Amino acid sequence: MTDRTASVRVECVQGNIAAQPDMDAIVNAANGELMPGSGVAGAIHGAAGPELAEECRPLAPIQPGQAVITGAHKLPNRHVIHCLGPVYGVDEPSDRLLAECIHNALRLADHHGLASIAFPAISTGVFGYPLDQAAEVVMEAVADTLDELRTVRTIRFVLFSDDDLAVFESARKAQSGLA
Ligand code: AR6
Repeated sequence: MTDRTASVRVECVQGNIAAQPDMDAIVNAANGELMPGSGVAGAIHGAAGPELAEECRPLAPIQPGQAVITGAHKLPNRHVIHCLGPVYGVDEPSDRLLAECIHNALRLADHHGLASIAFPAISTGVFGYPLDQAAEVVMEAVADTLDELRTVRTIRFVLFSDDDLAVFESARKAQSGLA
């Protein structure tokens, strides 16, 4: 098996997921109906315009752990990948469902021949997933998926605050192969 850890860059930055113009795809922390909401979903739908919700309508509903891909409309990216994260303490096992979001989003990006994808911290807002636990789960899921990737070369995590960035950066460094 080829070692992909050297050829895929995993990075963490502070910022707004809806303002990552150098990424082929950005990931939405969606609701099951794929409609505009608060937080990440509000920022992405707000920047993309109402045509994004129109494109999403026939793809809904989705289940926790699932991911679907659409165009990006007025956003500067090629695609939006919509993931439904688990509601912490409700959708179980939440660690497996969160890991599936990461796997499924990365596979979709790769199947579409994309080189770069940016994730927010799925489930850690309205859905209540503790940030430190989520950071460990997602970094392990990334490490587990690297060998499957053929076109994705940059995986970026965009955190809203400097404190959240420090937690994700520490989880990235703790995951062997991503340091
Ligand atoms: N850029 C980057 N990170 C952000 C942004 C942004 N613009 N806005 C918020 N965050 P959330 P969830 C952070 O609630 O927990 C929605 O209403 C935020 O600080 O957006 O998966 C949907 O419609 C937090 O750390 O997503 C769903 O119903 C993280 O992104 C539900 O909320 C995720 O927060 C999804 O909940």
